[in-house]
Amino acid sequence: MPNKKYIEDYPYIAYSKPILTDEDLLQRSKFFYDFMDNRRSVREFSDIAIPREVIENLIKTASTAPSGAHKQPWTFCVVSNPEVKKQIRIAAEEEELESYNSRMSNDWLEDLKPLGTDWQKPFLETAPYLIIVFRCIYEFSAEGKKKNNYYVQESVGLATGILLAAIHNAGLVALTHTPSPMNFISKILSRPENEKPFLLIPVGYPADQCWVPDIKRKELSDICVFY
Ligand code: IYR
Repeated sequence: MPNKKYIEDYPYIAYSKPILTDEDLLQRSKFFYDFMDNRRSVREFSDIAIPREVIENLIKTASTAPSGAHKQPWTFCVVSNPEVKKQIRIAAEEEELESYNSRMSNDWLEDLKPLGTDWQKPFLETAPYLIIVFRCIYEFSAEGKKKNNYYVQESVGLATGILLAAIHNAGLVALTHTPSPMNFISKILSRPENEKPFLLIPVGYPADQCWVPDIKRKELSDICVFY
């Protein structure tokens, strides 16, 4: 039970989970690992329409993420309007052209070669939805006082990870796209000053002919140390 001092002032509800057999734990964890291991970033999208309610569910799922002081410091802007998608593509490609031509280091360009990326971003128009994730660095209290949020980067990263898992679980694909700098998107979407663009995520089905690089994931021994 939480400290009595707090429980008197704030509501609490009991929360529990059943103790499973080790076999069940193993089976469930392995199943989810295999499922998630099948997730891939995709750059070739189909234009097949997807019900808006699906996207709403995905975003509600993302917003279940833990966040600093439970402030949920995120806004998810969803773009399906072809005109707005076009504006975003034009502005993103302008920045990306500059990045690929002069802003990115040779090492960076070399590291990206296996992924086959370039400045052109047709998926920004083909994908039925673009979800633009914003991090909210501050909010205004009911009295109009400016209040900074906490661990915003971590919180929004967690929410985006859960969003990507939800998209994969729904049977759809996504790309964590990072046009840089991303300020253009705040202008196009008229976002307020307290919201900073974090990631741009096209969502949809993969194109009929969709190819992804044959990447390998690191071994457990390369990413994990038990003490
Ligand atoms: N933002 C560029 C470049 C890019 C950078 C990284 I790091 C990637 O993993 C992939 C792409 C783009 O989106 O093409």
